[in-house]
Amino acid sequence: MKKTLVSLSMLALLGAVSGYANAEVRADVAPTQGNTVKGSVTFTPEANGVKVVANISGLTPGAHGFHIHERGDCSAPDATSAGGHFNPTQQPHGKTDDNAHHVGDLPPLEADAAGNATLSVVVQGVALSGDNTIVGRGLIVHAAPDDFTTQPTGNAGGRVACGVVSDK
Ligand SMILES: [Cu+2]
Ligand SMILES: [Zn+2]
Repeated sequence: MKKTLVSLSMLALLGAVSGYANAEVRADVAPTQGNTVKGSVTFTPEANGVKVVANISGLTPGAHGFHIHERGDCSAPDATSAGGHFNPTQQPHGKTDDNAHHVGDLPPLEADAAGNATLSVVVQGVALSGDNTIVGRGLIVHAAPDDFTTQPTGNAGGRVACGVVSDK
């Protein structure tokens, strides 16, 4: 644990030295009603984008839509309180690496046969501070795959886990 704290301080220091306003931010996601999906997600600034690392359990095997939603409000039993996909640039829903997509559109989670998913990917356009920050927004794991085509949701089904992105 001590080692982790030291590493985090080093990251913060590196971020400050290289001009990034923020170090890592994170979200712990918890199951919505009737589900068992939970885990943690970190967002860390890097030179070429923001690195997203997710460790999620309790999923059905296969792909699951994974997005930042506009409100950090998981109070509804089905997490609809988190609103739609975070979309400060008024784009259509789409793949993270395409030009047109919501800022909140993340690559899918891929769960193994045991229901565990890990993701480690660098994405563009996600701000960890400033007007369009993801801090305070919702993070949602969906029951179904994101088709990256259906507007504006990707037809990813229900919300099986929800969390709030925090810089604390
Ligand atoms: Cu979503
Ligand atoms: Zn979207």
